[in-house]
Amino acid sequence: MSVKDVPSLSDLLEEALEVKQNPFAWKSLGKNKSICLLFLNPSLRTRLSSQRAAQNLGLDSVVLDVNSGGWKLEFADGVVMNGDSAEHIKEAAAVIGAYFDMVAIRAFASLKNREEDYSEKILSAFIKYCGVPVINMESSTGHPLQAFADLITITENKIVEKPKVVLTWAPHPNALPQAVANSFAEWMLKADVELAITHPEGYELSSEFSGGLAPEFDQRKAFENADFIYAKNWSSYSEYGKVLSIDSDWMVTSEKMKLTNNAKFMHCLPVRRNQIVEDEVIDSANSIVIEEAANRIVSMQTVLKMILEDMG
Ligand code: AN0
Ligand code: CP
Repeated sequence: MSVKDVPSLSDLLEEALEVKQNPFAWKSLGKNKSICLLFLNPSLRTRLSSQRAAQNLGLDSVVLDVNSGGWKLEFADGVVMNGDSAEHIKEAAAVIGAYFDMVAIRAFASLKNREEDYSEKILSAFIKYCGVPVINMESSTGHPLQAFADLITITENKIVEKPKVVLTWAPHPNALPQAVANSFAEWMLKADVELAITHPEGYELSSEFSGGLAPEFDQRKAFENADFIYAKNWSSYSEYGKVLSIDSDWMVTSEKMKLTNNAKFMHCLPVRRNQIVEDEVIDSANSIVIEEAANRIVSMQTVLKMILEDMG
């Protein structure tokens, strides 16, 4: 679900690097076991990397795009289901749990109701009703498999013991969830890095994830001495779901990258070029976005391997 499920980040990282070195060493671990990959939202990386990770472990995977292939789900208790929802989460989750040994779910924040999103309504319902292990493939508040892949990528690319890692907000035309930024902050606070967060005023993340780390509102100042620049857009948490700024002055440019310690550029993707980041930066030798995306197989495979080992 989150980094809170990880007793030792260094042990987990060690495990991940071992998985990366020997991706096919546990090919029989998933024999006669299966996972359902449920998507309530679009995905390229998470969908494909999860299938690759499962295949490396001999684990059978089935993808269901709930919105296009399944029935519209009801989550509220005790309602008269005379609207457009055809099936209740209670039956849907229990049936999926009866068919598969584990379930992975992507269900983004609605960005309409903060309490509901931050209570993890959908993810919690699956945990409650499906009866098998559940893996978070980006929920309303977090994207742990992304943050785990990011940490692997930073570990592999760092040239100083404790690198300065800067999470920078960047402009985007639409309202995006806080999930990626939340998890990145939460994981980096536990890792052996110096984290700085920079964004315009009004974009403070929930302190549950930022640990109350004070943001630097001057992006250029935050970039000084940075070893990694991690760009991401998110909508406001305090004015929930609102786009408060589309100021193009927050885009990551090559001119700003010059302020850093020859920093590597990271982004979880998908990224809007010349909105979030200039072509010149993402196309430069310092851009490690593809390597970062490739590590999504490693983060998922490590988690699946540990769950399978637990199942015995
Ligand atoms: C999603 C987000 O910001 O949460 C998924 C990122 C992995 N991004 C978009 O919707 C563009
Ligand atoms: N980074 C990430 O999760 O990408 P997708 O939304 O394409 O899965």
